[in-house]
Amino acid sequence: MKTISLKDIQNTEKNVDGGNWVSRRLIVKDDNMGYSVHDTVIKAGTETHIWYQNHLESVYCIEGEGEVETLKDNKVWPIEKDTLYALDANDEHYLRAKTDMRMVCVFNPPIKGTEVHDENGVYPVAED
Ligand code: 9YT
Repeated sequence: MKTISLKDIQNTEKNVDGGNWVSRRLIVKDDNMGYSVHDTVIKAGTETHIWYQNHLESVYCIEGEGEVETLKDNKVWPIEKDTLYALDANDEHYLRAKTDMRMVCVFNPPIKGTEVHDENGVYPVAED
């Protein structure tokens, strides 16, 4: 087994500033777990368009509050501390942070760890 601390990630390429968010990639593709795990802070007052067409993602909010709006139905989902949302249909959405939101994100398949969103809010599939 192994342990990974945020301290191990800071000042590495696995500490990624996406503009509206900072994501610390704790477990990535090369860890061979079949998923990736990120500790992500969404910055207060931001709105981010996201559409993970290549990944399923669960997002557990452990601090802060905001909302998700799914684009197919314009439904608004309030998100607060201790709430998980699951993008189980590759849902295109807006993520809006009222305060800083600290999120634990799990991706299937795993990402390589250095990705930022492209212009469509997508991450590519990590190739071998
Ligand atoms: C919660 C969310 O989707 N934030 C965008 C960043 C992404 N989840 C990541 O790479 O941690």
